[in-house]
Amino acid sequence: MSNQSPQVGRGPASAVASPETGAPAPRSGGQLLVDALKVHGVDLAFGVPGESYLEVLDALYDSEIKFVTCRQEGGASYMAEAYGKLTGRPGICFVTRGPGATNGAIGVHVAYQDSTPMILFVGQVGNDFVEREAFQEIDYRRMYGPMAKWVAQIDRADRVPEYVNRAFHTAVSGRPGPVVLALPEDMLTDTASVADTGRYKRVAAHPGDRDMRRLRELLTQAKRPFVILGGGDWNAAACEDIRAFAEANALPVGTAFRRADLYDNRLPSYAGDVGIGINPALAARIKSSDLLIAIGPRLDEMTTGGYTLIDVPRPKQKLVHVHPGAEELGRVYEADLPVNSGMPEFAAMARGIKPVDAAAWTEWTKAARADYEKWLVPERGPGALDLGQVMEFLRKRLPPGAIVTNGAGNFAGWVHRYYPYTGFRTELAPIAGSMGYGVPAGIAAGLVHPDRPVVAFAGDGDFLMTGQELATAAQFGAKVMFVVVNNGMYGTIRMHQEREHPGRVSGTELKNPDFAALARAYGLHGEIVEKTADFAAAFERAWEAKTSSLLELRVDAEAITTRTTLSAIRAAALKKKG
Ligand SMILES: Cc1ncc(C[n+]2csc(CCOP(=O)(O)OP(=O)(O)O)c2C)c(N)n1
Ligand SMILES: [Mg+2]
Repeated sequence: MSNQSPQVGRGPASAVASPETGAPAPRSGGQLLVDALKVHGVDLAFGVPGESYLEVLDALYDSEIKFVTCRQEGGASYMAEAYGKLTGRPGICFVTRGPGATNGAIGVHVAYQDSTPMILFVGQVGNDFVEREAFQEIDYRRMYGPMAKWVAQIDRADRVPEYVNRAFHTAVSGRPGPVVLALPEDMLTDTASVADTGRYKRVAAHPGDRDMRRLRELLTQAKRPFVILGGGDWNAAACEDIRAFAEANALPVGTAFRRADLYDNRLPSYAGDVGIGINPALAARIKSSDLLIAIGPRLDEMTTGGYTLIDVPRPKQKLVHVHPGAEELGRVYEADLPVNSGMPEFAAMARGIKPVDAAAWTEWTKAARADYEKWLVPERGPGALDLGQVMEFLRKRLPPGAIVTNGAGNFAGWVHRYYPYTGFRTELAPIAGSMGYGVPAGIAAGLVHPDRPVVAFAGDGDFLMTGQELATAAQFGAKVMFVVVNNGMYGTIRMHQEREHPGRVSGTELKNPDFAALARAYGLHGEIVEKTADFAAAFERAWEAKTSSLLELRVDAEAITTRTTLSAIRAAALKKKG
């Protein structure tokens, strides 16, 4: 073996240090890896097994780490991403080479776009076969290069602690994100006498005093300031600090696309969700603001209405842009005050600023709230089952700690508009707009927080992308209420189709199974709901169920968004075409 050093050889793994030399006892690469995970505080890992990493599975056998065996790597990587979002610690996912790596890519993509710490471990062919296109061989550095913060292959067992340590540091530091580590099979069986590292420490930039003085100065000059919260790198304490900062300065606060849980939506300073299907009054308010304080968001396409809400590259307003990654500042927007800082670090300093006289904008802030409250009142939609009414019921019925997840599709528009998230990590939703996210994210939430109610929303298209993970929920006892919004189509795409090619329905219709029966086949409680009036009772039965549950809501295909119908979109498009 070309990769052997004097400390590396083959032999049985042992955890006992040599009494004579005090040198670390030889351990296999697989054992070293699992020991490193323990050092870094891992309690849960998600994955689908493969013969490429048997040594790791074997080391897990004796460990305290719970390995959640999933039914498809897409589900596993989504769960690991959701774990990362929920805890701020890297979510761990194990997949086998080639097919496992390709299936698992979706969670890595989401972790990248959503700035979530995550580590994907991928099996790899042994170094003795590498570069021959051996069975299921892929060069992961090239495959995952643009999708991850760092991709590497651990070729030597004695360097496992070093690589894993770096992976944890990289995943959580600066702008958080995913790391991919490939594990050649022979490395996992090789042994090495090497010590573990210490636990990783997150590294973050801090704002300078000058930054904070300038922020205060900009505030004193403002008449219509507006705060947008977003991005990764938050924790509950940072959210509290930002709340104190906003309240002390009577600032209106909006949240970037699918980051609504960074601020308790019930607070009088909350002004709404700056994302897809934005409240037109909120969009107008942001356009007419004179100072935007963007704390954490990238100011991405979805948060800026396709870069129309805020002018590129020079916004009309004064812009304060705070981001944990230096590379994001000045990437799209020219800020008056760019601040490179971790979120907790910035939030603590912001809380410490001497409050300014907010008299100039107290009415502006109240008006922003009034716009939001008006927006919260459901518009009556077509059909016997009205999602707006369902959301209103859930708003009153779910306790504040409930976690609400969703995947991608127009159904999520009702959740985002009508469900007020109650604070940090009550929302798990893919900023990357990736279908199939809500189900596994809900399961991860159920496993991480068994004490908190979890409701996972999915569209009929969305659900079947990862619906097989109901088996994982059943196997590991995660309690989740799955709500499948069934409109018999890939509705979002149909909406675009009616706009661009009215009346020409192509590739968007779905013939669905009986979702409730499917749930029962997995051992869950399952019911179909067809009328608004029946929802409350069905909800209560699902709530009382010992197992996870699934409510299939049969909705009218006409109800395409909270504001309009399919026919109206089609009619408008036909009129436009003349
Ligand atoms: C993995 C993935 N594939 C495809 C898409 C494109 N896409 C976005 S929404 C959508 C349809 C969603 O359908 P459904 O879940 O039934 O929700 P609906 O829009 O009908 O409410 C599709 C295909 C995507 N975002 N993610
Ligand atoms: Mg649908």
